Amino acid sequence: EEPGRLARFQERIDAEERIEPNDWMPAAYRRTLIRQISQHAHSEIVGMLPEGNWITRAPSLRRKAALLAKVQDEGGHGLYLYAAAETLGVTREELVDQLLSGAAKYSSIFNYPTLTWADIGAIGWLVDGAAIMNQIPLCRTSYGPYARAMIRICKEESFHQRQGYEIMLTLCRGTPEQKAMAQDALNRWWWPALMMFGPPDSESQHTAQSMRWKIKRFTNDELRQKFVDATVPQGLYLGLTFPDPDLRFDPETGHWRFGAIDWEEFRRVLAGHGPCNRERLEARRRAHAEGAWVREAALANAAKRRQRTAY
Ligand code: FAQ
Repeated sequence: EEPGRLARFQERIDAEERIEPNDWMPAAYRRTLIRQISQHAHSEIVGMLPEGNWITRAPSLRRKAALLAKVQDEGGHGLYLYAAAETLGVTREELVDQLLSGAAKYSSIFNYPTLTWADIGAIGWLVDGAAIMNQIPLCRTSYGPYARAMIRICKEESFHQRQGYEIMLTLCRGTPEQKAMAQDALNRWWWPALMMFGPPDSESQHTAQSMRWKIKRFTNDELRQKFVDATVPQGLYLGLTFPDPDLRFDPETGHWRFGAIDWEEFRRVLAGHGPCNRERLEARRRAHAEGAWVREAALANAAKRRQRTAY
């Protein structure tokens, strides 16, 4: 029975059918999705922290309103992604516990500090730009609830990316000090943004199987290259330089070739030793503890409503 089921499952995937929550699926497919979707959800939630740091210091009311909306969107993305993961039979509480205990991963990028206002521009331009490159193909991922969640998320990410690029453009057209601030932010965020796509294909444990299951539609290196090709001309338009002496356009392939990524740094950040890992988890734990009364009140309210409708 099992080999036949597996073969039929793969046929459905190959025929581009969406897999839905009540359909039969291999246990490893379910595990991979719970892992990827929950890591993605945690990234959105932890990703609110570096930018949250600048909400009270945004330079104008317009910038503040846009940043506030962006950070709220990220909270929303985290919530739809947790809901998509829950359709696979895991509870929100289990997922949150995995994040708070340090057992679950979230994107390496959110372990870097936001030192100046230009970092808000660089995050929108580069981090949201990388997120879009990775997430547009996920709108066609084989698991229905994840694919549908990604459609709305990508529309919002596109607004986030433009908001960031516009901050960079304004700084680059401003005073020499403002332009230097934009350059410094690019210098610090460029390499970590390239690491967001994950380890090189030769070292990626999950890519081959996730491509067969059409959970992933492109490999880590393919998406990284697409991102570099799309982003370098945007940086040149800003009049900025990239912190990579090996970056050059290859007219034969039409791609921008880039230098070696420091994978040692990536491994350190994943192991919990990035500049802000400890601070990020502490902030999440504190928020969870301080929000306990809201969860209790919501449960008490739900219980009362149930009682009322029971009469
Ligand atoms: N950071 O075999 P692979 C956002 C882990 S965007 C930390 O290649 P896979 C929006 C990986 O999990 C950011 N860990 O794995 C926003 C695995 O560990 P495991 C979130 C990483 O899954 C913008 C191991 O390394 N986006 O939040 C990273 O096939 C601005 C081996 O790697 C998503 O999550 C990393 N960078 O490919 C919010 C997108 N890379 O589980 C606020 C969905 C790899 O075995 C502000 N996810 N690892 O212990 C994906 O597309 C994939 O999961 C990849 C990794 C491509 C991230």
